[in-house]
Amino acid sequence: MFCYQCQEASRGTGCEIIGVCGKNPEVAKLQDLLIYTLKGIAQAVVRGAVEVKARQEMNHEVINALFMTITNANFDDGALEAQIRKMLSFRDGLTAELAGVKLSDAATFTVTDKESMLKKAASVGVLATANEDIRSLRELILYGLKGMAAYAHHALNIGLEEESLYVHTYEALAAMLDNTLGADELVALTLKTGEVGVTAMAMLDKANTSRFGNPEITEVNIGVRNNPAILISGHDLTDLMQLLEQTEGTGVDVYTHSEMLPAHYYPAFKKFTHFVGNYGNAWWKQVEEFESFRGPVLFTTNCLVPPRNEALKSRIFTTGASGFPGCTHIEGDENGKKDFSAIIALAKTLEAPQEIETGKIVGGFAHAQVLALADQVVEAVKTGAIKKFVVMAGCDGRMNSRSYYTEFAQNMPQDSVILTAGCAKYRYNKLNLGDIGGIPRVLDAGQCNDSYSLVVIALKLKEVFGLADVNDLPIAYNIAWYEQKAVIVLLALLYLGVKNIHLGPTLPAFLSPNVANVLVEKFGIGTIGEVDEDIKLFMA
Ligand code: SF4
Ligand code: SF3
Repeated sequence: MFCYQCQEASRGTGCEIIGVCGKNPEVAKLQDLLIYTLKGIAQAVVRGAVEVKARQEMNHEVINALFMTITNANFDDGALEAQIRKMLSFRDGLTAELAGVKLSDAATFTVTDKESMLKKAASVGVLATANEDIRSLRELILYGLKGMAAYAHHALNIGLEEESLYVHTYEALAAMLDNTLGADELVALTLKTGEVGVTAMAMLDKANTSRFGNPEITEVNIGVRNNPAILISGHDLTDLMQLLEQTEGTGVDVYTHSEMLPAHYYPAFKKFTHFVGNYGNAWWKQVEEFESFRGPVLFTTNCLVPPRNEALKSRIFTTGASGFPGCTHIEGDENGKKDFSAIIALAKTLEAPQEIETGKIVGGFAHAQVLALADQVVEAVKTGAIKKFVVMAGCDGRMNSRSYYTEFAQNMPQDSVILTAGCAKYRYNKLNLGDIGGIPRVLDAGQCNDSYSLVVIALKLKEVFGLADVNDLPIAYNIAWYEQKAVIVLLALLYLGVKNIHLGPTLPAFLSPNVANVLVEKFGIGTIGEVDEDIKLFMA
């Protein structure tokens, strides 16, 4: 295996024996083959000038397949094998219609069983591209597509989709098989991926807010009650809604975990009195926190950490693109309806959660809420009460060096405000950093995809202050990344012209020195250093 798609890639270069995330070589190889199969489909679509709109089912499964390969989403070899078979049958159905169209191996290879899949996978992974710069750009685009696919998948679950996202996905995947494309063409495709990332995030924002209302300032309880309970993790709000509906009146409470926390900010979920609060922290602390939670856990997406014992495994359920061998996976029917009765039944037999903290955290500062406070915010900037905003959106992760973000938040001057989204916030959202004239110093917009809200806010401020360039605003970008959703957020920001983004705690292993240089020269991308020095730099 070789994988370097996340921030925790082994030794900062890549996982070769087993993933730091726990992904084993078989799963890594099956994911590689799944991606290769998608490239073959994409080539057939592009070369055959296939009408994308007419291939609804295939489009949805392509998005789902990309999502399954995101870090910490799916560790289930059986599920990946089944998805490869499904995609091969789409591919073969498609190519059968395209007599005379010249296609390459990705669109024509055959496999019979898992063994032949693993054998094939060995020659089609990341390292199959010999030139390290071309490899770097191809992977950068691919990881952006994976992040975009995740967001498109959530929007689709609410009933929204956009043909242009599928069209770009096919074009970009097909381009990865085209050895005539050089660095310039791939850089252009990278920015184009950022553009469709904006489209995907805007679409998901529209889907979420039209279905669940606009997020509003909310205090979220982080303590517990004395009832049996289910913990729901991941990013899918439609799964949460179904779980809340099915648990209502059963005596079983529901708590959010990690990236599901922002669900509390939406009006539609507030009506459920058994929707108690948020339990625990970012994804990587789940190993301990699931022990003390005591009840079942439902993963709707990433980030799942492999459960270390059978007892815990029996309490973990997965749905959607997530999966783990030995954990019960709950499929939806053709209308997306899911039956969570097994989780509810198990919850009733287990103890109430053990309290690990008490108090409240405040969030709900997505675009509508912040724009409702625009006068106050603009006034605070004009009077100098707020001198700087720092966007600290993104992901959290295990590395000790991420304590940088806690220290950074603690040491920022009192006249600065953090704009955040994603699970990165757990490094500072319980610090009580105070407020500036009633405006909290940590404004949490929501999940990682709600970074879109931060962009909407920035563009609005640019308009209000009559600035020509979004980079003239008093906003600095100090983004923490871990997995591929942060990659699409980054590409989206670059596409929108945001410059001088600092990315940490380390730069991606998949950026070759030359590609990293392009990002530095063209976009002013930087990394992080010492907290004190960085604060001086960001506040300047
Ligand atoms: Fe390693 Fe990250 Fe890939 Fe897992 S996802 S195998 S930790 S690079
Ligand atoms: Fe976190 Fe996995 Fe990225 Fe949605 S839950 S931000 S890491």
